[in-house]
Amino acid sequence: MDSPKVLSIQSHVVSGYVGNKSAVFPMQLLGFDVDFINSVQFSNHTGYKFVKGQVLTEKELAELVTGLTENNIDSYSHLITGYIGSPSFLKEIANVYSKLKDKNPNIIYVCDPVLGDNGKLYVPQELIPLYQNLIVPIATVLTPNLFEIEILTNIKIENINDIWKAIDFLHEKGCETVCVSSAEFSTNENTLCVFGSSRKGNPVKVQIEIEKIPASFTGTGDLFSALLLCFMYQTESNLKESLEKTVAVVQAVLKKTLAYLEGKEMEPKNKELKLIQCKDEILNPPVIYRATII
Ligand code: ATP
Ligand code: PLP
Ligand code: PXL
Repeated sequence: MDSPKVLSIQSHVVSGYVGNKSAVFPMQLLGFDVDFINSVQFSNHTGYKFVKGQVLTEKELAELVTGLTENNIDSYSHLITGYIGSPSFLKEIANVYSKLKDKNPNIIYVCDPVLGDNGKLYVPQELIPLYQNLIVPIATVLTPNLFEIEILTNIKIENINDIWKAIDFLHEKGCETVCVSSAEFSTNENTLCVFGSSRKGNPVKVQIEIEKIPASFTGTGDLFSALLLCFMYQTESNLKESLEKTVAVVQAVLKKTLAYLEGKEMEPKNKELKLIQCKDEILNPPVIYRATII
């Protein structure tokens, strides 16, 4: 395949930036051809008071992919998925992956295994064994948070050593690259840590510590995994550089979002990511936080 082509299966929101709305623009801007399937079409993300919209069924997903296959337009360099709300839809994702892999045996699957955060599950319990047994073995890149990696591995994370243990467990299950996107440790309440490990080529483990912004945002996880996909491709799988650039762009977006928030109500509509306004930073990531090689 001469140029990268991504199939992104994620949520669409009419207003705001989560799921595909958060992932597609940066990938396109960075020169990736992106085909996207909207797993839901909602008016807005679920953190608002009201949500209206439609959900794509696994049958409808299969139908769309059949159309692509019948026309021989199903050659992709990458598949990326984010929040998935139902077991049957997740099973169909595994089928889609298998079809795309038949077409391109080198396809890269970037999976954000969205299960929950801070001890709270926001998907049905039944998704857990499916992620563990069906998805982890086929994912090339996984981007769990701390809560998600604990669930995926059944390893209780109490210190940094446990994180590396859990990451190695996922490598053993077949996953080439694992990035824990935001770990908070009580040792330093003002920082977040990003951990990454890759077994492609020369194995490497890296860590980045970033200053925590005292607010929570929606869609940053989706932006993170999309950027990681792009920068891993651009740098020929240099994990250190890719994570530094990914973190730089996310921090730039959050900085601009915070500046906009100043003096306004902390309500969902004012906290939507200022993604489009950061097009220059996406193209030229302003790297401040450097990664340490472990
Ligand atoms: P998912 O649930 O999608 O797996 P996640 O919970 O790991 O994602 P986030 O917590 O949204 O994802 O974090 C993704 C990235 O966004 C982090 O690596 C960090 O760079 C940035 N980020 C998110 N929230 C903050 C914050 N409050 N302060 C600083 N950086 C943040
Ligand atoms: N709440 C619900 C219901 C979600 O679907 C998601 C999606 O991932 C989130 C919260 C958190 O979003 P994120 O951590 O990606 O910003
Ligand atoms: O990953 C964020 C996300 C994705 N999809 C939908 C959401 C959210 C966050 O709230 O509501 C539908």
